[in-house]
Formats: sequence, C-alpha cells, structure tokens
Amino acid sequence: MNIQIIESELPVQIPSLGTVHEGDRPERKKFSSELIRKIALEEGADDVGFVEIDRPVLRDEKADILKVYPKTRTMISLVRTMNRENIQSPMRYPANNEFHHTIDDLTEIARRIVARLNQISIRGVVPTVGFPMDMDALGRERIWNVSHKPIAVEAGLGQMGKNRNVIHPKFGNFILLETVLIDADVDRYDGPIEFNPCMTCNLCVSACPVGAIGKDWEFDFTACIDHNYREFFGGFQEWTEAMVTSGSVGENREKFEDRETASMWQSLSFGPNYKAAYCMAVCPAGEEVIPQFTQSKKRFVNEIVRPLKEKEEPVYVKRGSRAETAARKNPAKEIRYVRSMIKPRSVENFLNSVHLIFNPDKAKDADFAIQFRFRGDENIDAVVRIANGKLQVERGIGEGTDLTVRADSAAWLKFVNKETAKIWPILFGKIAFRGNPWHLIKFESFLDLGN
Ligand code: B12
Ligand code: SF4
Repeated sequence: MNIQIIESELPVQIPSLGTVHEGDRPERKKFSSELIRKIALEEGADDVGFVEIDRPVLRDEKADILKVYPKTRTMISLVRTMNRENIQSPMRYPANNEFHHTIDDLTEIARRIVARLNQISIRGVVPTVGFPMDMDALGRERIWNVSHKPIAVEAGLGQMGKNRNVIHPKFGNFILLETVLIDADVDRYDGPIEFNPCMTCNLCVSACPVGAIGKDWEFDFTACIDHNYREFFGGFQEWTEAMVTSGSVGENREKFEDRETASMWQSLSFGPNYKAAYCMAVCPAGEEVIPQFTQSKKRFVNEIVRPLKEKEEPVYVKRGSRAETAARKNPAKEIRYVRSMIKPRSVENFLNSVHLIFNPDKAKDADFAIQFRFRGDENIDAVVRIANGKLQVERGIGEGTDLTVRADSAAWLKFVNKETAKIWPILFGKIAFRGNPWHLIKFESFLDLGN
C-alpha cells in the first residue's frame, strides 16, 4: 500500500482506508496538531496539549518515557474533568467513585484517540493514568515511568499549585491527566501558561489531615502516601504481615480492626479507596470554581472545608513523624500507627529516597556527616550530611566526616527496613564503624520509619 497522506485533506474518520501503517508515511512528516486536537476533543478529552520528546526541561523524564515507547516523538497531554461536588463530599465514597470512573473514562478516551490516529498512520501507546500494574521496580526505582504533571505543565494545561496538583486555568485542580506517546512529530508544540492559577490561599494546607502540604510549597510525600494510600499496595502488605505475626485473633484485631479489614476488602474488590484527597477538594482555584469561593469565602469554608476537617475518622501516621504531630492538632482525627511504606530494596534506592523519610524537625540541632562504604551486592560510597535540619547525600568519598560506616549492602537494607534486630548485623560483622557510632544512632532516629 502506498498512500500519500496530506492530513488537511483527510476527513477525521477514514474507515474506508482501514489502518494505515507508519511505513506508509513520508519521512519527517509533521502532522497537524490542530487535527489531532480535534480528534482528542471529539473523543472526550476536555483539553489537549503537545510536547516534543526532546524538551530540555523534561530531560530527566526522557529515558523513562522511552522505556514505555521507544519510538516516542511527541507527548499528547490530555485532561479529563471530574465532577467536583463528588470530590468535595464529606463522605469519601462519592469522591472515590469519581476518581475511579474518571480514570476508566480517560483511559478509554486515550485508547480511542490512538485508534483514530492509527488511521492516519500515527502509532502510539497509552501508558496508565494511575500507578502501573507492574510492581517489579518497587523499592528499587520509581514505579511509574511517565510523569503526567510536568508534561501537562509543559503542554500549557495548567501549573502546579501549592497542593502539588496541576491546576487548570478553567477547571481548577478537579482534573485527571493522561499522556499519549506517539511516534510522530507535530507542526506546533505548546508551552507553559504564564500565570499560576494557585491563589496561595492555604486552604489545602489547613485541610490535609496529616499536614502533607507545607505553607512553604513543600510536600511531605510519605505523610500523604501513608494515610491516603492506606488501602493500596503498602497498606495491604502491612495487613498480611499483621496477620502472620499476630499471636491471637485479639492481637490481629488490635492491628486491624474489623472496620479496617472490611474497608480493605472493599478496596481490593472494587478499587482502592483514597482516604483523603482533601487538598484537592478544598482548592478554589480555576475560572469555573472560583466564583463559589469569591461570592462568600465564609460559606465556602463552612460548606466545603469544615466538614472535611471535622470529619471523625482514623488517620494513618508513623509514630513520631511530622504527620503525627499535624494529626494530633485535630481532635476529630483518631491516630492509627503504621510502618513506613518506603522500603528500599537496594542501597541505591535508599540513597535516592532517604530524603522522603527524613524528619527535619527532629534534626534541627544536628550537625554531622557520615561516610558510608557499602560492599557486597552493591558497591557504593556515599556521604550523608545533616546540618540546619537538612539532609544532603553526596556520592563518593567525602571530606570532614565524623563517622565511617562499612556495611554489607544486604545487611544494611535489613537494618533500615527493620527486618532485623539492630544488634545482629553488627555482631555478625556485617556493619563496622570508625568514629563515633552515636551519629548513626542519631541518623536512624531522624528517619520516620514507623512501628
Ligand atoms: C507518585 C504519585 C503520587 C504520590 C506523590 C504525589 C506527588 N506530589 O508527586 C502520592 C502517592 C502521594 C500521590 C497522591 C495523590 N495523587 Co498522585 N500520582 C502520582 C504519579 C504516579 C506520579 C506523580 C509525579 O509525577 N511526581 C513527580 C513530580 C512531578 O512530583 P513532585 O511533587 O515534584 O515529586 C515528588 C515525587 O516524585 C516524590 N519522589 C521523588 N523522588 C522519589 C523517589 C522515590 C523512591 C519515591 C517513592 C518518591 C519520590 O517526592 C517528590 C516530592 O513530593 C501520578 C501519575 C503519573 N503517572 O504521573 C499521580 C498523579 C500526580 N496523582 C494525582 C492525584 C489526583 C493524586 C491524589 C489527589 C490522589 C487522591 N485521590 O487522593 C493525591 C494528591 C496528593 C498531592 N497533593 O500531590 C493526579 C494529579 C492530577 C492533577 N490535577 O494534578 C495524577 C497526575 C494522576 C493522574 N493521572 O491524573 N500521587
Ligand atoms: S487550595 Fe489555595 S493554596 Fe492550595 S493549591 Fe488551591 S489555590 Fe493554591
């Protein structure tokens, strides 16, 4: 088959042509972004933008994107709106229904777009709206490959708000995102919008039951994942571990009350329940949402923010964490302790993710540096420096360190994942020190590892 495609002449639907293959199109052809936009909107996307694979600010994302589709030339960023009243309901099941149905809806939209693009010789891949099914990377590297948020920002579909969600200028943050990876270039790419719709009203800061949203635009990743994702993969692992380590039915029910086991069952059977998403529910930004707020801020707070804050419910935090401190301030919230969901399975991942479990409040007065020399399965030298409540990881051999820790990498992982009593690896000679070991004990106490 040898068909010359001039897309401006193409009807949007060309069933008579059947599927046209990539090899059938002239080399370096640029497709009309307007035509693809039209297809995407017809198939149900609420907004669309285009980003080229070589966009310099997405340099760090490229290799991961190419893992999913090595032929990627263009990312088509898609927005699908949610019914915001569902997300704002004080009961969480309407919100969760809305999330799950929009995820399915957006997936179907993206699949239909690709099917339509196939007809004009463009091939493509639809990754996934949420976490991927493939969990091989868990504890080793990032489990998702395509980060929709920075791509959506580059595609001009909004900016990141203080609540760490992309806020669309019209729909606010009540949107989900997908990115279609295609093997073709387009004639026009988009760029970020110039203003940020976030109004820095701090309602998200006050609504989050575990203090995950910082006033200073910081985000406590583990506070969010430990609570909000209690019934996802991490919480399920804890559920099974609680069962096998409990000596009696009573002991098991202390760790997981009947209501919690029932809720886990609902999540496993019908799609996982997010426990909060309050940061999204209360956000008044965006042209369509803002009148609700500006007409009467007091009413907005009373009707939307207050019911979520005053909702009596369990919140899941690690003992001694910043999240616990935040949750304790609200008497409506019942504290339930959990273990860290961050469980590194390689030293490399430990070094990359240790900042996520580091508690700066505990380390305010600390000032020391530890030289780690890992050997065994992984041979890695790195320095961890702690000063002014900040943690810094440097690769290699550093200067001015207070302690050198030589550790077998596998033994170290058992140690930080609390899979061994601390003393054993030391006794068996798997971890050795030069300098003051007190710094290692301090360092461990700064990590929010949970029970
Ligand atoms: C990982 C992830 C999370 C994580 C981290 C969130 C985050 N801020 O990145 C957790 C589990 C906490 C989470 C929570 C939620 N998420 Co989420 N999540 C994702 C996912 C898979 C990737 C996000 C991403 O690209 N982050 C990277 C950069 C851009 O974010 P960042 O804040 O700068 O970086 C953080 C992480 O990268 C992390 N991190 C950095 N290095 C490392 C290393 C390791 C080992 C680990 C584990 C983490 C980690 O820490 C950084 C600081 O917080 C996307 C889907 C996707 N494939 O893109 C959805 C996505 C971002 N989530 C979404 C939603 C809706 C939510 C929730 C509302 C879910 C809910 N129903 O409750 C909450 C909101 C929490 C919040 N305020 O951010 C939407 C956002 C839509 C929008 N309007 O922007 C997305 C885009 C899904 C979608 N397809 O629409 N999510
Ligand atoms: S709730 Fe306010 S501060 Fe938070 S993201 Fe929305 S506009 Fe920004």
